[in-house]
Amino acid sequence: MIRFDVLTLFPDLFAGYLSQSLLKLAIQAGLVQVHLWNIRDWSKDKHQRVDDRPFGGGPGMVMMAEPVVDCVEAVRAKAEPAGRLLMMTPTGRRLDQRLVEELAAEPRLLLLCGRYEGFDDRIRQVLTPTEVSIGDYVCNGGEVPAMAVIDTTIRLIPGVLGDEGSAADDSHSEPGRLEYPQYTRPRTYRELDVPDVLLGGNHRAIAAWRREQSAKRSEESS
Ligand code: 6GU
Repeated sequence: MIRFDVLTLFPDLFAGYLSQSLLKLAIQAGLVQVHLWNIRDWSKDKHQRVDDRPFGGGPGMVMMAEPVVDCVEAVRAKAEPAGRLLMMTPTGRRLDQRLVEELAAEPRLLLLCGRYEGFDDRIRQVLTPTEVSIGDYVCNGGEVPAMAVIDTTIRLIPGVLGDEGSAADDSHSEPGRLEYPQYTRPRTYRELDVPDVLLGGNHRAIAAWRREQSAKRSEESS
């Protein structure tokens, strides 16, 4: 069982994602819990503001320290253990399969999603989160990156994939290793044939072909 607490200004963005497919089944099976929290509920402002203009000037708005820190502390206090806090930010540690494995070993993850131009730096100074980025590009907020963390992490929770899938064969299960090409019916599509070796039933030959293809792909993309 892994528990996620998502702290966001846009909890409704998660409804569709949570209600579909693998994650839905994992939640129903009691293997995963996802709790959504609206940071705005911790605003003390009469207009419920959670962002303000940056000191020193410049474009955009900055997430204020007080509502964010209050929200994290309140959510932490709602359950044990306190959990590992991840701050979703493009300046964070790059999410790769090694970090995913590290996160999947945690019992509880708090995912702090920002919007606007970023977080008041004192949030980082007070909470000392693990700062996580999903790649070298900018998203409008931390919500899509948080979904990427959930999506990649739950695959490694025992029971989530069922007996059909095994994460051990996945691309990146070894650093830099990509999966071999897959085919299903029909045997010919737009004059493109499935490789003969996959139809022959020689399991050693199939395994050898797949190792070779996997090595070739990994080489090509590096
Ligand atoms: Cl975690 N947040 C945002 N806003 N943009 C990103 C990101 C995170 N990771 C890559 N781009």
